[in-house]
Amino acid sequence: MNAAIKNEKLSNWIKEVADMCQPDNIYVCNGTKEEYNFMMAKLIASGSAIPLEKRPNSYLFRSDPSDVARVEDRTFISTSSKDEAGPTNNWIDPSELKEKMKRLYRGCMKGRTMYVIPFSMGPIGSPISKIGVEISDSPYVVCNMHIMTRVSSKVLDLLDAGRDFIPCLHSIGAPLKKGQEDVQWPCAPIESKYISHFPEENLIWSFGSGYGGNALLGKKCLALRIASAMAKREGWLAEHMLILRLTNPEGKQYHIAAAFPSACGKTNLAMMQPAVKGWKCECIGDDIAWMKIGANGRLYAINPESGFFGVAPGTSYDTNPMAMDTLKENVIFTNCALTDEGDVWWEGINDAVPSHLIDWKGRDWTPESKNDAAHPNARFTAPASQCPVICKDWENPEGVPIDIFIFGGRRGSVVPLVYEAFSWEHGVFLGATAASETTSANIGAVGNLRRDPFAMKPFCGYNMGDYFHHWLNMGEKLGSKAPRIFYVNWFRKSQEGKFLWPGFSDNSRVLKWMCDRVDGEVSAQKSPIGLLPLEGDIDLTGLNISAENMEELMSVDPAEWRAEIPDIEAHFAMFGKRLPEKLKHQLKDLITRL
Ligand code: GTP
Ligand code: SPV
Ligand code: MN
Repeated sequence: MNAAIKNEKLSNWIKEVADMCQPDNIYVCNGTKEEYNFMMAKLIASGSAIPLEKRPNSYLFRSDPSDVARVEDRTFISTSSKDEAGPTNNWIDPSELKEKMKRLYRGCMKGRTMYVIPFSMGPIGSPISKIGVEISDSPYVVCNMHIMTRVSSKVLDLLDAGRDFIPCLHSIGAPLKKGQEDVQWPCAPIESKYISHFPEENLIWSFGSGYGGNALLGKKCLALRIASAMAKREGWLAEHMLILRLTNPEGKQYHIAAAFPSACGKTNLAMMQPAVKGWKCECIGDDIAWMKIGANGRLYAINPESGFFGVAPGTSYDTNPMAMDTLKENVIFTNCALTDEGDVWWEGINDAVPSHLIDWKGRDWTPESKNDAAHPNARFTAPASQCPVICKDWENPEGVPIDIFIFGGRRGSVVPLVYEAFSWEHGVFLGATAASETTSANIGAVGNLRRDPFAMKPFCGYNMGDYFHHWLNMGEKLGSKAPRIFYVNWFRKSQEGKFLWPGFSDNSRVLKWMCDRVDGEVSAQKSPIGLLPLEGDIDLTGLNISAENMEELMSVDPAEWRAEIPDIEAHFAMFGKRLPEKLKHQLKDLITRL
C-alpha cells in the first residue's frame, strides 16, 4: 500500500476487503492530475482507452456489449424488512445478500490492483457534503470518479479530524489467473451482478458491472439511494433533479429544479440557451440535487457532483451547444463511435454522417449498416467546471434558493406541454403519479410506459410511500415559502409520430411562463388536471409553430385522462397503508374533476 491510513474505521475496512478480495496490490488515490494521467497511461497500454487525436486529453472506451447501462433488475435495497424497501425496490434480506455477495467477492480482485478512492460529494469540508470511500478494482472507475466527484487526500484529513464516511465497495468481478490475458472491458455476467444498498448502515456493495451508475458509486448509489434515506431521517431532500438559474432581462433571478427520468432531458435543460430574447440560463447541476431548508425558511439546493455523465446521442451544436463546448477536452467517452480522423461520433451529433466509422462494438460501420454506430446509452464524462454556462455559485455550499419545481417525463400522447399544480399537495400528487416511457439508461425494454414517481423509482433508498409522506411534510414546513410546482412534457407527438414541440432552447418559453406565474404576471385556466396557460401567455415570438400544433400540444382530453385512472389506482394500491391519505384525496378529486 502506497499511503498510511490513520483513520481506524477506514484502515480496518481496507484490510477486511483486501483479505476477502485478495488483490495483488493496494493503491490509495490522491486525486491529482499526475495520478489521472498515470491511470490513463495504463489503460492506453492495456488497449482499454483509445486516445482521441482530435480532442486533447480525451479518451474513448468500449464496454462489454452486456454492460452498457444501469441494471435495475439487479439493484437491491436491503433493509431489515422488505416493507421498509417498499414495492418499488428489489429486496433481499441483508444477511442473506451479504452471504451471497461475500462468496462472489472472495478472491475477485486476484491479478488486479485494489484502488482506495476517498471522495467528497459536495465541496470538500462543507457541512452539507458527504464523504465516501470507494474501493474498486477498475482504473476506469478511478478516472471517472476523478471527474464526477472530488477525489482528494484532503478527504482523508477530514476523516482524521473526525468526519465519518460511507463505504462503497465495488468490484468488476473478473479476477485474473496467473498469466491470463485481460480483456478490454472485464465484468461479470448479468446473473452475478449485484448493486446493493444497506441504507440502515450507510453501506454500498456493488459487484459485476463497470458501467455508469453501477460502478461510479458516488452518483446514484450514494448521492441518491443512500442519501435519500438519510434525507428522510434528517429532514432534507436528495433528488434526481437538475438545478438551473434563469435571469430575466431586468436581472431578476429564478432557480429551478427539475426531475425527469433517466434520458428524459435533464442535462439538456440544465444548460439550455434561452430562445427568448434577453433571458439567461446558467447551469448548477444536471442530475442530482440535495436540498435543505435555510434559516430564512426557503429551500436551498446544491449539486453534490463535480462532473456530467451525460447521454451522448442527440447532443449537438443545434440541441445542446453548451454541452458540445464542455466536451472539447479532458473528456472520457464510453460507447461512442470512432471516426477515421480520431474523433468521436454519435447519432444526432451533426447532419454529416461519415462514410466510415468504427462502431461502439469496435466493428467497421458505414451508413448502410443496420445498427447504431454509438450505443443509445453512450455517455461522456466531463468536468462541470468546463461548461461555458456553469453558474458562478455552483460550488457555493449555501446552495441556491429554489423558486420552481418541475416534474415530467417522456409521453408521446395524453400529457400537455405544461401545466401547473393547484397546490403543494396537488404537486406532490403530480410527482407521485408521473409516468414516462422507459429509455436505454437501464438494461431492459425501451419505450414502455411506467410510473416513475418523482423520477426516483430506480433511486429511492426506502419505501416510496414514506417518500410521498416526506414530500408532504416538507411542504408543510416550507408553507408559503414552498417552491411552485409544474409538470411538463417536451415529447408529445403528432398523429404522424413527429415531436409537436421543438424542445431544447425553446423550452425557455415554457420556463418564462412559469416565472410569470410565480410573479403573478399572468393568470391561468383551470382544467381537470391542473392550471393551463391562457392563449398567448407562452411567448412564441420568433417561433414557427402552427396554431394547430399548439392546440394539440396543450389539449387535455378528459376521456384519455379517465383511461389513466385504473393504472394510477393500481400504482397507488401497491403502497397499501403507507400511501398518504392526502394523495388518496387528490386522486378522488381528479376523478371528480374529470
Ligand atoms: P440521465 O443522464 O440519464 O439522467 O438523462 P437526462 O435526463 O439528463 O437526459 P438528457 O438531457 O441527456 O436527454 C436524453 C435524450 O433526450 C437526448 O437524446 C436528448 O437529445 C433528448 N432530449 C432532451 N431534451 C429534449 C427536448 O426538449 N426535446 C426532445 N425532442 N428531445 C430532448
Ligand atoms: C441515469 O441513468 O439516470 C444516469 C446515468 O444519470 S447513470 O449514472 O448510469 O445512472
Ligand atoms: Mn440521471
